[in-house]
Amino acid sequence: MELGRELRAALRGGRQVAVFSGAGISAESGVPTFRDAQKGLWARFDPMELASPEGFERNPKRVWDWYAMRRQQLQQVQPNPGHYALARWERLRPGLKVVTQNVDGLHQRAGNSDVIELHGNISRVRCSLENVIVEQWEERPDEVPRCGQCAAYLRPDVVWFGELLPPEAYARAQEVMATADLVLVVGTSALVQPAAQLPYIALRAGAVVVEVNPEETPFSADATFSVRGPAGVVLPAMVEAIAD
Ligand code: BV8
Repeated sequence: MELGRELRAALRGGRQVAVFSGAGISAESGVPTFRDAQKGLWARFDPMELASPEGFERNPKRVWDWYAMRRQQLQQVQPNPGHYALARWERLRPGLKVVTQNVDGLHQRAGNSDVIELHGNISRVRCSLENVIVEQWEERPDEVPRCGQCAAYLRPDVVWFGELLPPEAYARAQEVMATADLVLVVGTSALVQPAAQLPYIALRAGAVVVEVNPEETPFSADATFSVRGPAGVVLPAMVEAIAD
């Protein structure tokens, strides 16, 4: 893929590099983006309803099973060339940080060492009352597993709609965006708040912000560069451009 001269120069100039990623970077790994219509059994349920405290309150078993299915799905997927390009970028620009909305852990599996998870991680499970992470639990066919200490339901360690982002992760993400000189905004519809504010912190701080997305988003017009294409093709071409 050919990158324009100005974009190449801007990418090569980046020293304090940061990434802001959404579900789109995992699309080529076969992880359905959050807005993809739910497939099969889950087609009739609205993910916004399932990924909410109200949804869990109303039907804990349904929500627990939806996450168990997604954890299962995750066992079968691998990071894709887009994830690996960002891991290579960190080797070329040590200190590169990834701020992600994704809960799939694929950036870490691809080799990035500094990943800030704004919305948690679906592979982690916690007690819904004490919020301590639980390493193992007994799956029951007919009920949601309970905490061994207090008997409250277990839940996925993710941020549901209507829940606050982990304060330390969000504060760190804001700091990263305020101090980067190059930010790659990859695979996000820029709709979910408050994460969608982060690229604007970088723009206001004077960073070069490069969007990578096959579609236009509400952020496209504000980006310094907006590259139309899939992350799995564009990111390898970009990291190649800074490699020599
Ligand atoms: C909070 C974990 C408040 C769970 C997730 C009205 C206006 C503004 C805000 C709101 C509002 N009503 C409600 C809100 C708040 C709400 C919100 O933003 N709603 C939106 C939908 C309007 N936000 C919240 O509730 C947040 N909390 O606000 O708390 C509060 C205040 C005080 C006191 C108490 C509470 C919490 C939000 C976190 C929700 N959790 N995930 C789970 O996964 O099960 S968010 C979920 O959506 C995923 O994390 C996903 O990453 C994220 C965002 O979506 P994207 O990542 O952008 O993915 P999406 O599918 O949307 O887009 C994919 C993109 O990829 C597309 O652009 C596509 O073109 C592109 N793409 C496709 N293929 C490729 C590609 N790109 C590159 N390469 C490809 N190959």
